[in-house]
Amino acid sequence: MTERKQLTQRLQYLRGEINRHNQNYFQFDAPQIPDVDFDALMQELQKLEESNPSFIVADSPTQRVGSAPLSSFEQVQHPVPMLSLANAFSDEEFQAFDARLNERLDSTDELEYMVEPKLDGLAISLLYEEGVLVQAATRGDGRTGENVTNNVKTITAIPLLLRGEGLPNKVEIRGEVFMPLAGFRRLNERAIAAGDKAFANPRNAAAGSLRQLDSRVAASRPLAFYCYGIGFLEGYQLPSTQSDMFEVLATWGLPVCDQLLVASGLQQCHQAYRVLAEKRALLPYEIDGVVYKINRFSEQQRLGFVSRAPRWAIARKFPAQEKMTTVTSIDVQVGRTGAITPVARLAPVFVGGVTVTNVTLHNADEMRRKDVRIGDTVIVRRAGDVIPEIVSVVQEKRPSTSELFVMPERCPACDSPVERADGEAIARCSAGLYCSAQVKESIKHFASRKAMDVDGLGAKVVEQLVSEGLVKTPADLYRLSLSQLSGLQRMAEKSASNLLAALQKSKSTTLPRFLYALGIREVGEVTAVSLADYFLNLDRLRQASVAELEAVPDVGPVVAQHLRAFFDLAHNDDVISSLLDMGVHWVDVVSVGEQVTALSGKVFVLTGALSSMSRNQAKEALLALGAKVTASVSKKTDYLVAGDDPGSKLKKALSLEVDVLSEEDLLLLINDH
Ligand code: 5U1
Repeated sequence: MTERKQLTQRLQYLRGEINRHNQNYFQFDAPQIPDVDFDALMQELQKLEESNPSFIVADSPTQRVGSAPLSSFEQVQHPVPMLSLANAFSDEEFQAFDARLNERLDSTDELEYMVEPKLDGLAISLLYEEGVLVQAATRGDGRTGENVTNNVKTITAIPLLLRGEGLPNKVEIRGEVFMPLAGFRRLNERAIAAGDKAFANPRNAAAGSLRQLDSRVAASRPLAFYCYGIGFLEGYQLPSTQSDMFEVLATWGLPVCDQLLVASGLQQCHQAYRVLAEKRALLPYEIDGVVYKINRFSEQQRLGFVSRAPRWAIARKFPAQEKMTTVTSIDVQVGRTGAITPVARLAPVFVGGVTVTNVTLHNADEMRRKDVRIGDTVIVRRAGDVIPEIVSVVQEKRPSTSELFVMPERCPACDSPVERADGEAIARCSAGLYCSAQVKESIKHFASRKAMDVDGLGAKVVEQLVSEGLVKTPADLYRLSLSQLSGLQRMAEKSASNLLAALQKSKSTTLPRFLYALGIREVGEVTAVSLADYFLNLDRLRQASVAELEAVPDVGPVVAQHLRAFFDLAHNDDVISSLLDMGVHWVDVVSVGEQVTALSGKVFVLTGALSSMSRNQAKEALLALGAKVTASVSKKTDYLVAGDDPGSKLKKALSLEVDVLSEEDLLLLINDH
């Protein structure tokens, strides 16, 4: 046998064995060899590949071991928004949903549904080009997620290469990454033995693992995956139903949940729910309900979408868990808009997968209605990811020492009078942004993940920054120096410089995130997206009248008033101008059809480091001009933009005779349009 053949055989053997043992360990929770023997197989494979790099294949287990830590995750724009699901909590709610669909489809027949377990994990998007996994991204806000490719590549259940013939040129697979229960227990046992904090539940453990900047840590976490849909598809004709789609996905090597079934009409749907509810405790992973989807794609298309959810699907949630505990005290929190909210502090209780220690009582009326007193025994409920609530007080257990809580008349943070407008349930501190508690909360909100996403700016740091007078408005964050930050408690120089870098990075954002970050009353993520879609740029929005604002889908008279009042306040105008002066920026999106540019439809690939902007900014600018930006060079690529250190993409572009642009060329193109 030739040396080459011998090497090929050994590599094949090692890869086969490692894949088999990985599957036994992660998927079946039944390891068949000790860890040291597994490590030896892996080391031998790594050595052989290192000395024979031309023998490395894209789906070798060595490609899953993780790589050097990233400093942060890149933002990824989803080609097709990642939607969420509407919920039903009872047979009646599902029945009403089914009736609505029948009406919309003008049908009297029983509708056919695909019934799937609703896994308690994290939604993920996997992009395969010519069968190769090129990108994995979290859901994020549904439009923009985080690039977690390095971490996802370590998940053995996710194929690095799709199998079979006639694969699509491009396909974006959607599904759920989750942590099977056995792996979760093992992970927590190890954490406790090492003196580390245990994860509260498998979902948190999966989320924490996927957000590891060091993919070698993610590689050590027992994550799994089931696919449930397709986002973007090019060069492939899908079958006509969701159930047939699952069969296709399985032939491509994608893991499909083994608890799927097709149900026709209400009775079969209710029955499917009950069967899964009974099986729930026996499943090796956590589920929190059942997803019903109209099976025929043609009907899905006719039904369409509302806001951020498809009309053709619904999650029927399992009932919330309830537990008893006691109220140890009640106090109030001052929110970012000055709302004074009574909060019950509880003896810790594990319910619905998390330990609950406090629960909001919403307002004085609600507290009185439920008659919650200090010392009471209460029933606490938590359903899925819904915030916990007190269902009722167990009156028989009320001690004679129980105490009523009286709402304060002055703000506990700044001592200003508390006011309650006529007809409003909520009492508010009257001091606005002169109240340090309101400033703290608005800065926390500004920096939060769904807003400007400043990594490392947690509640403790914000509290110190505001208390020490270093930050009075969000714009002050961008004026902080390294010495000011490293002077804070529990802030080493390294963390301080990471925080400065995170602040710098957060300056590059999107208009919806910026609007949401401003903390305008009643403007949540969804409304922020609607406002950005409608006005397209900040100036038009700032100048809009109440009537114009009310014309935006999702914006009613109250929200319109809040928006106008916010932009009319000189202080807010100053803060926005300062933020823009400090370099906060985004690329304004041009509405579809408003502008056709010479770049519309042109396919770009970006490679190497750019000096005047990040690759992501360049990508956003190109997308805004109607161009497409893809990850790899192919015959369909029109231009490769090559920054410093361009690597193999440049070689490929040259060999395919693709036009290569410098950074200067790109800037000229962008500025010309
Ligand atoms: N099983 C399953 N989970 N899940 C979650 N299917 C499914 N589909 C989803 C989501 C958010 O969304 C599509 C219906 C859009």
